[in-house]
This record gives sequence, structure tokens and C-alpha cells, in this order.
Amino acid sequence: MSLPIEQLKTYFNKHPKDPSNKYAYGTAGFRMNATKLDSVAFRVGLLATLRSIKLQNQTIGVMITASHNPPEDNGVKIVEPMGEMLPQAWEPLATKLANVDSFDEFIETLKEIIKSEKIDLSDNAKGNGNVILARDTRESGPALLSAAVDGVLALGGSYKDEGELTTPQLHYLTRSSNDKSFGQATETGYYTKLVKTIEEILKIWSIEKPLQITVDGANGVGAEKLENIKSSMIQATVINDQCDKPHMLNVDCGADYVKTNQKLPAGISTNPVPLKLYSSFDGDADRVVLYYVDQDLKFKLLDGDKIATLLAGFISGLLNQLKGDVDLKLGIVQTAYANGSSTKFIESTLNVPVAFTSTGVKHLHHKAQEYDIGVYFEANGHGTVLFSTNYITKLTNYKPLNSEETKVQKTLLLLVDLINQTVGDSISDLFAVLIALAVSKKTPTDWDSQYLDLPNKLTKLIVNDRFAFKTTNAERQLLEPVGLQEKIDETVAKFKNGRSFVRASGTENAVRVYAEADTKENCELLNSEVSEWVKKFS
Ligand code: 16G
Ligand code: ZN
Repeated sequence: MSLPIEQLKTYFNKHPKDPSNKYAYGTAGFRMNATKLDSVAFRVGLLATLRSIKLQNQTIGVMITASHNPPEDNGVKIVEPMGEMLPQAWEPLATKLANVDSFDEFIETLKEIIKSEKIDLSDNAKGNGNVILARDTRESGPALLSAAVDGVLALGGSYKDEGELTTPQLHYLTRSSNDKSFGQATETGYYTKLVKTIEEILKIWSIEKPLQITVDGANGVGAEKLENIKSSMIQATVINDQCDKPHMLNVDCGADYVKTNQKLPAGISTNPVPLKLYSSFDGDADRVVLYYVDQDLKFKLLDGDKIATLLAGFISGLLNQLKGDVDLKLGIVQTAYANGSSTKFIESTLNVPVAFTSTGVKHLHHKAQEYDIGVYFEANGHGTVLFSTNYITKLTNYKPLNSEETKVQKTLLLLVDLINQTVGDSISDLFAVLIALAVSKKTPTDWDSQYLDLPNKLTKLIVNDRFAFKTTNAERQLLEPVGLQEKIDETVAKFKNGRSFVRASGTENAVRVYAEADTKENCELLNSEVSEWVKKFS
């Protein structure tokens, strides 16, 4: 097959690009106001098809979502055959293809990609590409999904429209379409695998009380999908579940709202039950945070850092119960946003090494793959636990010394099926947390009291040029504007337990300023002093 020029032209003209729009494949794909995304979705569909042809027609995923962004935004991103993010080397290709204006430049760019990536269009014995697509509940979703489908058809590829799914479900389906051992490649297959695993673990530990939780579904796709997890052992009550009202998506609710504002979402805020555990998903259900109110109705957040420490502590506790030889490397991956107290707790109490990466799941995910058990979570609740092949082999071959060890061994192996191995997943992370609490007989308060978060404040500044802010050391220090880091260091030194960093957002035209210190007043003061320096240097 050579490029079907006439066919490409017809589709190209159907999805015109406004020359004044500029696009960049950012931290999580293209994301912006949905009205500007039609031409981008078409081109991403096309690029996903090329990626599939390059990878011998393995299935590639395309997800239409803007996660926790407001309802009027949308986005589009590509998922690799094993459920990972698009390799970084392809991001500039996506950006270039999204930005060309004329049809001639478009064809020129396609030819360049085909040449530089050594894509053999003539070898189409297996097909002309295979793409599976899904979307969240946004109003703009169906049209953008059709535009992406046109991208697949323009190259004569095959596609499957999975309709509304959570982002992690699309990752699951992409992976299981290529890797049969991962699970049945249907939405039902996703639920069956999860429910079966949860029930097995509960049975091993003779837990008879169903797992109970109230979940704020952000009025998004996660709310709808959670309802499909049906089991006598799971009692999930979903609130903010109006997925048929897309204008309410993420409005006054959802994981990002709760984490950013450090307060209860709509639907719970007026009548929280003290000491009861609650949870919030984000708009595409790849982030989860939990929380409760204490006896004095004070809000207590259990964010991504707390989830990481709970799960790492749970897994290492189980491993320690095996007295035979299981030498497995456990590590936690965090970003600069991780609360300083969590890092200290992990290193000095859990005795687990911590690695830092830049913000964005792709960075954390790759780092986590260096361990046998790689626990990664962003403070915002996005993360998962990755288990290596070595982990599975060692534990499968382990000879338990007694019945207690058999329970531990089985549980450790079942965790691989419980926790989504492709990407952070609100649903599976939530159940991993509930199981860790149930098996280790911990209350939300026990979990929360492992360490006390340092007061922290995150603010956003609009600057002339956010690209002038260049960071190093996992975004914890600034290289440019030259001289600004020295000022931040001098300011931080004035505060007890002070820490602050400044980074350009990867999803918004802004710079973010983070500060933590011993008291609420001090972290606010530190944040505002650093912000003043940022303004002076921009
Ligand atoms: C994206 C990232 C998220 C990160 C956020 C940071 C993925 C799938 N999502 O939403 O992990 O925390 O960007 O946004 O990687 P920022 O760069 O605007 O601060
Ligand atoms: Zn999300």
C-alpha cells in the first residue's frame, strides 16, 4: 500500500484546521477547548493507525478525554499496545502533524514520519492498522471520536468504537486486545477480573463484611462504570453520578476539586458522617483520593501520597511474613508535589527507597518499572503499583512454610490482577486501598495517623512566557530564569520545614508555585514570597 492520496484529501478537507490554532502533545496528549480539537482528533486517529502499522498491526488505543478539566474542554491521547503512554519520541511527530496547515505539508509530514520511523506500508498482510477508541462523558466526545475514526479510515485501517469508558478501561482493553493473558478484551472482562480478584482475597482472609465506600463520581464516566461492579462483597454508593448531565462534570466535585480545595465535594459537604471513609474520582476515573471528617468534623485528606504509603506498607508487610528467600526490590516513585512528611515517612519508617521524577504519569511509570514492586503515585491521586516478571516468577515458585504463608503468597499474586498494571485506575486503586485496610484491620484514622502532612499551598501564576521557566532535578529546582532559584533558596531558608518549587504547567498556560512549611500561615507566607520573586523574574 502506498499513501491513498485522494482518500486522504477527502478526509483532510472534512476536518479543516484553523491556521491560528497551535497545538502541542503535552503531558497527557492534546487538551484544550473542545471546539478547537476536530482537526487534531482526525490527525491523532491517523497517527495511531500509522503506529499500529509500524507495530505489526497490534491494536493501538485512542482516548478522548480532558480528565479533570472543565466540561467545555476535551483532549485526545494515544495508548500503546501494552497499555502504556505513547513513547516520548513520537510526541514531536504528533505535534508536527497536528500543526501543519496545507494539504501538501500534511502529506509531506506523513511521508517524513513514514520514512523516519521506517513504516512499511506495503507490508499490509496483517492489515492497515488497528485502533480501538473510547471517550469520557463530555458533550463534544462523540464528534471528536468520529473525527479520530475518520483518521483511521483515511488510511484504510480497522477500528472499534468502545463508546464511553474510563481512561484506564481503555488502557485495559488495548492491552488485553494484544495480550490474551491480561484478561478478556471486553468491558465485562474488566469487571469480571476485578470482582473475582477482590472476592478471592477477601475469602483468603475470611473477611465476611462487604467492602463499603461512598464514592463521588465527579458526575463523570467513573460513576457510571462503578455501578457495574456488582458483588455481594462490594457495597459502593455512588454520588455525583449525573453522567448524563455533561455540564456538571467535575463541577464542585471530583478528585481534583477535593485535593485542590482541600474540602468535601458537593453531595457530602453538608452531612458528612464522622470517621466514615469517602472517595472521589476525577472525570475520566484515573485519579482517586480518599478522605474522612474527624469527630470535630475537620476534613482529613488521604491523597496519593497516603495511598502510596498505605499500599507500599501493606505489600512490604506481607513480604516480611514470608520467611523463605524472596528478595524483591520495592521502591516508591514520587514527584516534587509529594508532601515532605510522606517522603520522610517512607524513607525512615518504611525503609523504602524513594525516587523522584517530573510530573506526568509517563515519567513515574517508567521509573517504577525499575523495581520488582514499583509504587508510584502523584499527590493528586494518579498512580498505581507495578509488579515485575521477576516478582511473579519468584512468588509463583515460592514454597510456603505454613498455611499463613500460603495466604500471604496467594494475596501477593492476586494483587497483580487487582491493581491495573497499565495506568492509574480510580476503581482498582480504590479497591486496593479498601482491601489493604480490611486485611490489615486498619481504620481510616489508623491509616491517616501514619504521618502528619506538612501544611502546603499550591498557587498558579499567569506569566508572559511559561517556557522561560526551565527546571532540573525532577522539577525541584529552576535553571532559568537565571538567579531566581537563589532567591527561592534564600526565602525557603527562613522557614522551618520550608520547601518550595516553581514549575511551568504542562497542561495550562501558567506557572505553578508550591510551598510547604511547619504551619499553615508560614506555608502561605512562603508561597506568596516566592510568587513575588517569580513575578519579578518574569
Ligand atoms: C496531566 C497528567 C497528570 C499531572 C498533570 C499535571 C497524565 C495522564 N496526566 O493531567 O499526571 O499531574 O498533568 O498538570 O500524565 P500540570 O503540568 O498542568 O501541573
Ligand atoms: Zn484523569
